[in-house]
Amino acid sequence: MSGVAIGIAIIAIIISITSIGILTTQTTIQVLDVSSEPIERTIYVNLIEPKGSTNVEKEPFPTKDLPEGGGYELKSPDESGKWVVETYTFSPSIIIVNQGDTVNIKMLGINGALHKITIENYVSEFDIHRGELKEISFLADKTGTFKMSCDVHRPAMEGYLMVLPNA
Ligand SMILES: [Cu+2]
Repeated sequence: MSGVAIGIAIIAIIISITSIGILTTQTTIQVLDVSSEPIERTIYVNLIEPKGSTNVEKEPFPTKDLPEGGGYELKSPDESGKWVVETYTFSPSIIIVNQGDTVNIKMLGINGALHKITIENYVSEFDIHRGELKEISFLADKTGTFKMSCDVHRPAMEGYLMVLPNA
């Protein structure tokens, strides 16, 4: 290959790389524009109870208590030696929206007879029974991180609503 041909090939490679760079930049800007546009969001949240169990023959029963408040349960070995640990949680436990969004949270009670839920600054306490689907709607006008908690299952049943500022 002659020196000129090599030179042209290098220039062509540089132009290609520059084009990819411009395309990438444009794509990023477009994504940001779309995400900051206020929209109506529906988010499905389930109230669940992860559970683990074993037998004293395999693993000893823990000697240390879990925090009180209903959010944790450690069930002593039964007559067969089986013991259980469980907790209550939101799934998902972190909800992220943009400022200005209209937020519809559809919350379903799956485990636990009753939950008493609050979303700091946005939603005052309301009940959810097992099998009940509640829709909570609000305008996310205030930015920040707000605690979402259940008074029946403290301290474990906690999550956050994050309202991101508009760019
Ligand atoms: Cu609860």
